[in-house]
Amino acid sequence: MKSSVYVTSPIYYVNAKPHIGHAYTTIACDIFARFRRMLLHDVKFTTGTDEHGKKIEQSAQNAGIDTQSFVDQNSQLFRDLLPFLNIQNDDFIRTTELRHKKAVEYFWEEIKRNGYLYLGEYSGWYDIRNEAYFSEDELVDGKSPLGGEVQYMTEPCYFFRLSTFNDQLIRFYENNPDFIMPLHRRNEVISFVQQGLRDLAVTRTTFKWGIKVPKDPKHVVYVWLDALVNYLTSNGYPDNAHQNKDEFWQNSVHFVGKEIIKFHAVYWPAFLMAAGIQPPRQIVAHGWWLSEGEKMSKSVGNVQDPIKYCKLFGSDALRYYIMREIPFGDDGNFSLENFIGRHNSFLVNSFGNLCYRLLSFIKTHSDGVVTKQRDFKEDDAIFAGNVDEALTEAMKAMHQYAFSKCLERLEDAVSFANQYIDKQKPWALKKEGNTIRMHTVLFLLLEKTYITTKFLMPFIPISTAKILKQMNIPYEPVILIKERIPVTVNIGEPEIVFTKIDPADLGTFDVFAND
Ligand code: ME8
Repeated sequence: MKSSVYVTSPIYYVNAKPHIGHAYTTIACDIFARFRRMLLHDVKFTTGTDEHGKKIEQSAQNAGIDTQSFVDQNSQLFRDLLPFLNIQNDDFIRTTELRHKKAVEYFWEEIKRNGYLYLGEYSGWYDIRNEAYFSEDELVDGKSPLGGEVQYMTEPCYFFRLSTFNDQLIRFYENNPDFIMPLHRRNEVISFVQQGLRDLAVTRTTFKWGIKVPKDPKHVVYVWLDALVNYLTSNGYPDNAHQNKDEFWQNSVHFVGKEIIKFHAVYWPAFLMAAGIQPPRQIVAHGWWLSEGEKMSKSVGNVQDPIKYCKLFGSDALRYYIMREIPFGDDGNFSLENFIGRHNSFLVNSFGNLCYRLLSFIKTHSDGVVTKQRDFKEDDAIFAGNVDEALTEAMKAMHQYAFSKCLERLEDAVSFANQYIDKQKPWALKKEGNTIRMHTVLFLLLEKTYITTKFLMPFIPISTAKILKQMNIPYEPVILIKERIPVTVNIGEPEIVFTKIDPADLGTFDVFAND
């Protein structure tokens, strides 16, 4: 039976323009989705925007426009970013859509009917920027632990009986050891739950911009409960009410930044359990892009603009750098200098050079034709074995969301090919008239380069498609370590695909989003 996978990005707040941080998660989801499609899995990939809450209401007021027009405009910016990044998403969900309102209302009624909601009163320090309450002892220098300004507020509200889920959650983490990836994040979540969970305020009365509580419209549903339900809405809920039997839901993977793990790995499973729905299959949390040493964030004002990078260097260059520069769970500095360095060293000098030198040699010195020959030497077996091993490890890394490790191993495969061509010297074989050996070498190189190129497709789809076209090997978009190419290949027209970036040509290129 065909495996299914449901890949989701966070839905992004629409209080400002998208930046490199948002592009990162969406690109990671897209690469993972493309990879699974190339394993012939049934993939559904959704992204979108989170449009309710006090923060959005206030941002619209500050901008002097009505809230609906404000969210429409800003949601569109996130949607418009997708083609720049070359994202193949199946859905784009907005929390202001009717389908989502229906889903949240239905979900609310379910958890209410199951006895997990009660009416009470809430007092605490509210961080507007991050839409969360904190107690006095959680404040840091008069601000919320997330860094936002706080104000003391008291309001009547509905509570969710989160405290009743302590044991059930711990059991769930124990029974599903890979629920939270990477694994070190799991311990943080477990120790947070072990400290004991308090009931959670899940409605607000201090603003109106949100989904009203069914039959009690003074109350607006807490923006995080509203937002998390998007993952169900996009999977057809509530019409598709039997999520536990749904193959996409059973194999759902939520990609998130590390700052929202608690919402996804603690609150969300508890909400779902309360509604009788099984938790998602995995939460994959990544680290932060820093800009000049600080978290890139619209409220700090140090954000870099992904569209500028794509317009100047192309989406493949950005996709490659963003996945290669830092291990997925770690933080790292986004720097134009490193971007250029990595681009030139791998895409241009290593991979681009391998493809071009191989194909142009075949074109000029072998009439554009390579045929399978069997004049094998020990070096050939070593080369083939090294590449196969690198590809096997790349595949394993991809299954563990270790994107940069996967790319490192693919880079190794490319280096093996460059070393092999240098050592076997097909130009010398040509000169000696040793055509059989020359074809043996070229065929093996072409086959291994072709397979490696296909592994690189999820990361750099545009350039790999060009290279595969130049190879002129009819292909299915499937990843197979032991794939074979036809015994005779008549290659197409070799062309240079990657061009070197010279910082001197960039002039006053400004990476920051200015407005
Ligand atoms: O939290 N580095 O939305 P948001 C890496 N609406 N990733 C970053 C980043 C950075 N500097 N900055 C943002 C929300 N991100 C909620 C989510 S989901 C049901 C609701 C990415 O607009 C990262 O994925 O603040 C992070 O988790 C997300 O954007 C936060 O986006």
